[in-house]
Amino acid sequence: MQQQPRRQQQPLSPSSLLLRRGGGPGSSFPSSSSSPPTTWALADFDVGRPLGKGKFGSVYLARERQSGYVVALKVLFKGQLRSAKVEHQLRREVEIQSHLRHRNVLRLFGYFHDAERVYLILEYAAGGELYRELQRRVAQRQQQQASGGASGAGGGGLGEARAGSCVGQLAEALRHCHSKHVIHRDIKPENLLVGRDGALKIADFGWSVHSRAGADDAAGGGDASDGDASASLHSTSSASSSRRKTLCGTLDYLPPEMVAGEAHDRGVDVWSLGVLAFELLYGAPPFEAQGHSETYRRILKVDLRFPDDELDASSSSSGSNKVSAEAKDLIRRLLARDPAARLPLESVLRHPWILRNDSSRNGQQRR
Ligand code: AK1
Repeated sequence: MQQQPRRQQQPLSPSSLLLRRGGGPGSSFPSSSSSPPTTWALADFDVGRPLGKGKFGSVYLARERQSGYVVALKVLFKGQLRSAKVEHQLRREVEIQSHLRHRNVLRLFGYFHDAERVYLILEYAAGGELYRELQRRVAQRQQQQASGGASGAGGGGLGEARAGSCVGQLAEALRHCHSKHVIHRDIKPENLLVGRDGALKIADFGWSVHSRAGADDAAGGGDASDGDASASLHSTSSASSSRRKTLCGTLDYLPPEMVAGEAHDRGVDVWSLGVLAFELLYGAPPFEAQGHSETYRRILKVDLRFPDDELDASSSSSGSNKVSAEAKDLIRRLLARDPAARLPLESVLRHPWILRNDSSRNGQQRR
């Protein structure tokens, strides 16, 4: 970032790590006792194994030396942020994260930087990426099928119980975000992490926006109160051009209104929840196609087909892997062309498929 940020960190609150430094001016500081600490530095952390690689840098397991608190440290290269012109997005991410506090939203505790890099101090998700869990399960199912074994419920995905639980937790997280006027805009398996207790956590608010539009106007698209948000989404030309580049691999989760270049609102997150539900159940997203233009076409006409419906006649091997009618009903209601017609998140949480499968709602995954 070209200018030295003034507010280097949010108070890192939820733990011993955070208490130590969160005390405000005058609180004691481990290494430099002379001046009250306002910033973190790499020297405050023992950096361990890499946890993953992303577009602009890698993530490492790390431990804050004073408290022993374990975090994930994401390292971003300033040069890359600058050439992609996304520094403002990173600032926005940090700012947005300071308003969010939810067990299904991965915490961003603070950040610091040196000459070449920016470091994000993140909550560590011991269960790793949901994406990996999905890949493992897809591979497992393929093996089982190859060896002739009957597989459990669900197509090539996580199974109804886990998928339903994930969708329910994600709906909770998004409801929290939307109540704070935050639209995530980049929901996909790669951005979902799993906590030690199996809780799902939305991560990476790099593409999110703070919509100042009317809070109660659920997913409406065209009225005046909505103009604010849509205008701000489209006005930052540098953001949208880099967005196009960065989103190249992930067209699958874009809603029709974004594909069509129309204004969009919180309805984008509801759409991607539907895409996610499908992918978690079937192992692949619904509008997947050979080329980008074919994917665009399928999204625009909401070309939604359930693989197990089409195999109905041949009841032989795939017959046992059918996804429930309730799951399909929810997916259909989320993947509506008209953003305003998509099922509100409150209703998602009361949908029969979610009530039946979300274990966080029957006591197993409480804090
Ligand atoms: C959370 C993340 C910009 C913003 C590039 C960003 C997840 C981000 C990091 C992990 C915790 C893992 C585990 C366990 C396994 F355009 N927030 C992120 S990434 N535990 N991974 N975290 S992996 F500039 F805005 C921009 C560009 C990145 N932001 N945020 O990556």
